[in-house]
Amino acid sequence: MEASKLLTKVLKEKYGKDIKSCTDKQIYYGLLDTTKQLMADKPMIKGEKKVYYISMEFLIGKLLSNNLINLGVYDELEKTLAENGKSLAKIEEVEPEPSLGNGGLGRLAACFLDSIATLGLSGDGIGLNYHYGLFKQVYKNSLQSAEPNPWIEDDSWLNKTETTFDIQFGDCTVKSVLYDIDVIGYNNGRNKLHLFDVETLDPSIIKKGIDFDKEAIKKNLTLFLYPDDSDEAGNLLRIYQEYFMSSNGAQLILKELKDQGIDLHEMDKYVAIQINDTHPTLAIPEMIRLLCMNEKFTVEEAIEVVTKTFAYTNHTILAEALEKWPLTYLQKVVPQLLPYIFELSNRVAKKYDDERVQIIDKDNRVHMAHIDIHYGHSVNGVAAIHTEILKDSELNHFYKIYPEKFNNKTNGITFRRWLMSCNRPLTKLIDDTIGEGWKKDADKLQDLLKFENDSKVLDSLYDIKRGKKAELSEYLKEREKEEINPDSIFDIQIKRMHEYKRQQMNALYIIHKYLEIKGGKKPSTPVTFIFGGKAAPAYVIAQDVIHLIKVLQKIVNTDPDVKDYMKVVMVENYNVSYAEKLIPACDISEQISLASKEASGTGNMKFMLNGAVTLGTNDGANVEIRELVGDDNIFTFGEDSDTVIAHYAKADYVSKDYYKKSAVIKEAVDFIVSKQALKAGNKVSLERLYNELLNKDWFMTLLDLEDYIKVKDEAFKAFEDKDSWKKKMLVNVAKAGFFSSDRTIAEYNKDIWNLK
Ligand code: 26Q
Repeated sequence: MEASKLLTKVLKEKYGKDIKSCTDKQIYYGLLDTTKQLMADKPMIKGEKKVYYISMEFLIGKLLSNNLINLGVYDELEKTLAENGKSLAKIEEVEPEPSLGNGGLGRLAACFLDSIATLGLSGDGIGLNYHYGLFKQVYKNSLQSAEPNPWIEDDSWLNKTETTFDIQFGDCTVKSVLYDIDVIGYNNGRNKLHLFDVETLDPSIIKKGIDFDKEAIKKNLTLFLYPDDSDEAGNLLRIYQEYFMSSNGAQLILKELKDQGIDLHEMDKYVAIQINDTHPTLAIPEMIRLLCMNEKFTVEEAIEVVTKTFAYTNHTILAEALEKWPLTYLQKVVPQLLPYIFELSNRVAKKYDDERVQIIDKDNRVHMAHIDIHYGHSVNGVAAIHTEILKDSELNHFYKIYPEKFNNKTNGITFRRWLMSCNRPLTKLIDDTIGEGWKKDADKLQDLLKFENDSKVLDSLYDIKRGKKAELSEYLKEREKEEINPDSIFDIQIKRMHEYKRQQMNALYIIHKYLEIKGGKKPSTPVTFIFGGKAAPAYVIAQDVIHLIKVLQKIVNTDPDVKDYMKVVMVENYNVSYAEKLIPACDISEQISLASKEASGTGNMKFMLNGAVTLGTNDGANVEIRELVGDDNIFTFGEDSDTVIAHYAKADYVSKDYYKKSAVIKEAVDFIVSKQALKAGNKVSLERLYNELLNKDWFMTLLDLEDYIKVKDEAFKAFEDKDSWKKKMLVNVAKAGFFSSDRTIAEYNKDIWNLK
């Protein structure tokens, strides 16, 4: 049945009304029902071999628009709704956003599921169904506070299944329940995202904010997602969660294999298991345990087949972000795994006497990544430079043992969400200019290069951007109560708050610019600086950076000498839906991490695809963007990764030297504790940040600040040459094809999974 007819029928049954007389909310639930039926009619993708992507996070975002696009019924429904006086875009606003991820790693997992299904590969996600997901960010007195974010309604994309497993912990056994979400490929069949949950969950244990009783495992296990913590979060509950997912995942995979009558000794011929960072590592000893305990495997046999099945993706070189769990914690949570972890550890110790590759270290901490590398067959980084750093420095001792295991898989993004859904006018322009072939083969976007001198195409590109900037201005007026000028340059930095991502450097630029304007140097084009990002609640300095930006927002936007030339907006509760509004409207994409620290970045790719020009360091995937677009179409600055790594090795970076040497740096840093700033903000927070920058600055903000100011000014100047800027935009869109997650997944498949 046609989608619109089905919708009409569903609404009639549900509410006894036609489209015209339904509210947006009713239509949303009608569409949810309709879409779920249309998806259920699609065949499951079948293949001889299947990949399971296990991840603590799947930052899927709202699903309605994407599912309609992938089903090929978006245009039809949009038209029918419009004929009945309804706006599909407005109806989409009704959908609550699942917040099942922190940032890049979780969003990558979601893009991968979309691409796996789109390529017609058999592959499911395995994760957890956090009822309150990541916290909701609200500002109080220009400071972040965290609130629970309930997103599951009675009607949702989740389908409850009959599947349940017993998960045994040291102090209790918990029964799981499984919810599935259908994942539909673009013009293709269906896979599943499996989200495990506990039936005994009890949200009434949540106290003020996101505080809750950490002891009652059965009641709290899937309440919240842990924030990407900069501290070594030694919390036991995280291990309970990781084991709960890992054991459920391993049991589900074994069940599916056994249901097909497959000999588990040949598991690797039928299954590939990709683990997203070290978070699902316990699946390795757990799978070995299950094979030995229940399937009569010898340890030897179990290790062999598990090693051939598991593959590990690394997403960070930050030492503090690599999981190391004290043995005592594991002893409490998963005592039944300890004999297996000891066995794995002893085998390594017998073969290699190098302390640096041991699974259990001298302090009795278990290095999760070391389990993955020894007992998986593939280790990949997520951008070329990142993989090189892993091989040359961070994991060099392992690379020497297993050179054949290491490989690179530069990240990608799904163009269905990050272009076709979030930027329909640009999608149409591309279709009208080069046809629709790029939707199946993203490399074809390069055909746009033929129009580099076509003023009609270039003007349209620019007009579309201007239109998106106007839309965003309206939205920010409503959401943030800020008036911004749609003709100003939109300079955007949206990502998790972290010192290595250096939002503080951007803030120092803003101070510099503010002081310049106060001194009479007015910019010829106004600029709007937009930020968005959450800080882990335990990460104090990241909160301080948010505070500084909010204080600057207050000072700059209310200063009559300045507000016509610049504005600052730090949006509240930045999430996937917000990203979908911000990215199409961006002129300059801020990707300014300290070189060597950002494994890849994926926001950089989303901005480029939507015609923004990158202002960035030579870090992560920025390096590959630069190679693709050429130096004329990107603005790069700052020290390179070799220099930075050498500074760490020699411990010779002293931020105060940079402060003393440069009047410009000194003036900007001092402003943080100026009378004016202290009057607008919180003394403790601003002074702490000031001291951090002067006395520590572990991520070397001041190292690159002067070069950043210089190159950023150049970028703003370049924006004024409209004709050449339009070309930069076009080249960025045309060269973005490489960053399609379809390409990334094809590479995973060819090199690691080998599905048909
Ligand atoms: C670990 C232990 C306890 C609690 C939380 C965590 C935890 C949770 C999330 C640690 C890390 C994360 C998330 C990491 C992440 O998002 N990394 C990003 O991955 C992207 C996809 O590969 C890259 O593009 C980014 O460069 C990388 O920062």
